[in-house]
Amino acid sequence: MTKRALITGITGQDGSYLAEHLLNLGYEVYGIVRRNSVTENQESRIEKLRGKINLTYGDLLDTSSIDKILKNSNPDEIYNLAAQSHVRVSYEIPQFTVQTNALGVVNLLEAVKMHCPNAKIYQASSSEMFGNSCDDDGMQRETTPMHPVSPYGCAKLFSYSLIRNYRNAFKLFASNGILFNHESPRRATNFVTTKIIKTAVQIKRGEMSHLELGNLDSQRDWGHSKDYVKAMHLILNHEKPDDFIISTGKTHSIRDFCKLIFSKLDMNYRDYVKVNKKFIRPEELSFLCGDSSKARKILGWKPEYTFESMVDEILEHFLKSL
Ligand code: F7E
Repeated sequence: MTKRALITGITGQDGSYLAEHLLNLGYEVYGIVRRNSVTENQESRIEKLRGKINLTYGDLLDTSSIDKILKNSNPDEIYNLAAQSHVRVSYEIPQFTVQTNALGVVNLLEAVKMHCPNAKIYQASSSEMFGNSCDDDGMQRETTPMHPVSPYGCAKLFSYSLIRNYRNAFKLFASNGILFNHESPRRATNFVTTKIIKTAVQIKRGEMSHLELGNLDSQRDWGHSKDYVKAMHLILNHEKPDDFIISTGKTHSIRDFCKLIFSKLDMNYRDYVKVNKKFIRPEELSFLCGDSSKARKILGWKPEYTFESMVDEILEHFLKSL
């Protein structure tokens, strides 16, 4: 029988890749789109899927819309990817961030409990929940204490905990994927990887004079979104609900990322990169490096992209499209 999946946040980077992956696996795909006054480009990432997926306007904060969507789609699997996903912006709009990323998950879980308690739920949890905490070897694992350092991270920790609580208390099949940073050509250009690559290409073409960044010394464990959405599906198709770290286990600083991209374009990043305090966060998460051995062993997940092939794909995209 055809399985039905509901994706919140389907218009985003992960939502669009996940929709493609599930369609390829033969799923019937439903998605929730939030109303936006600027409709242009809002659905650009899922443009190619028009006619193949079922889209409905809705919002995690509008419980009546969630009730209706769950009743109409009667999903086997629900992927909750909807969120205010920008960490620095979460300092500018903390209340909206917490409402959507935390209260929104309560709304969803309550609606699932009422309308489709047998549906499996995936929650997009984040490495931002760890804050500056790590094990003695410098890595983060499922068992590493979590001490988030942003409104975004705090809200994500709330929803991560709620998923575990509803799993135990109400026997819902509710799982967390704790995803480390994951990028692609579909990443919005106010995240650091695509911001650096896009601006470096524009500088090379003489369209921009320099690149303004914040903290160059933080380090991130970057994978490819396409690999990470496959992990989401594996997590929900595991025999029991559980929590899994998804990461590459390799880390790079923002400075080294700049060095690499500018050198690929025959430039020296020192000549173009300037620090602007505007992009420095009130509290920074300095170092992320995830140990995903549990997912690799239990789910058989492993990334197909390397750091290099991920970077090259994004660079090629901007060289062609700009
Ligand atoms: O920042 C530094 C910044 O915004 C990465 C989200 O998907 O991954 C993402 O969160 C690093 C930080 O990602 C700029 O301070 C320097 O140290 O690309 P980012 P993020 O904050 O790590 C996690 C796992 C999520 O869950 C989130 O939803 O780069 N950085 N200069 C800068 N960052 C930005 N955005 N812009 C700068 O100019």
